[in-house]
Amino acid sequence: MGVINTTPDSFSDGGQFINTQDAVNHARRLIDEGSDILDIGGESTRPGAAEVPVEEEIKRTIPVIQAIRNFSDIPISIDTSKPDVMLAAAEAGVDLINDVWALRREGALEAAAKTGLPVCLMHMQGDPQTMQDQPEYRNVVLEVRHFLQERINVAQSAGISHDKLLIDPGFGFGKTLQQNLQLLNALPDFKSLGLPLLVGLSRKSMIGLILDKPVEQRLYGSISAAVIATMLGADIIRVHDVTETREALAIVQALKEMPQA
Ligand code: 7PJ
Repeated sequence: MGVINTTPDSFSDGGQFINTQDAVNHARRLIDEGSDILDIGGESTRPGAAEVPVEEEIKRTIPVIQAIRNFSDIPISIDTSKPDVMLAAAEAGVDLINDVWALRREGALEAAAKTGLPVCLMHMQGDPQTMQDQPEYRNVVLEVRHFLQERINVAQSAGISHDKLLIDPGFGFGKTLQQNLQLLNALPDFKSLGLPLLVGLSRKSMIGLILDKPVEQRLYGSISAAVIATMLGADIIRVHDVTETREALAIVQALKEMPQA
């Protein structure tokens, strides 16, 4: 899954068109690099990020989705927590809702169910503004698993069938480095929930903390994390660097497909 950011430069007057065009060009590049899914988001959920008004989020994302749909039928996911964005994106032809709030925002559950689309339920402790202040768990693996099981139940009660759900432990969303590593190590435990497992580790601060490197120098660390996650059972890896990750994962794939001696 290749990441497309549509966060515009607010200082630029003609920003909207330029940034739609930039995002579409980036989409073409990620498709050329072999991305299987494009994840389009119009609201930064990085630690400390401010919320974006719904109209703005729609203005950022929908034109990009429409433009991609004009030349490609690649699966597209919309990275949003807002019901109106989910509905507009479904109308524009997305294939998956990727919600870091796991359908906990008001109206999101109903909107997602109404679209009939698959949904990725992600775990987050707290909210993006404060989640990294002091994450606390008694047992991070058990608590994240329990949360995801509960959200699966809630989604199913709202009419979203089990075979339309994906799960994600939410690396970096209200977790310390140690908690992130405990979750990574425990990925096989999440497989028992019986759903495809999506994992996002690309360029995240846990990699920066281990390497003591800024975000633009986390490629090798991100690739290594993607390899580990795939070895441990992740089905979809959300990344910024598609070519590099695909090559690394081709090795894992070859190993997994090898007939047992
Ligand atoms: C994730 C995401 C993730 C899912 C972001 C970043 C922050 N969606 N959206 N999983 N991360 N499902 O890329 O650093 O880990 S935005």
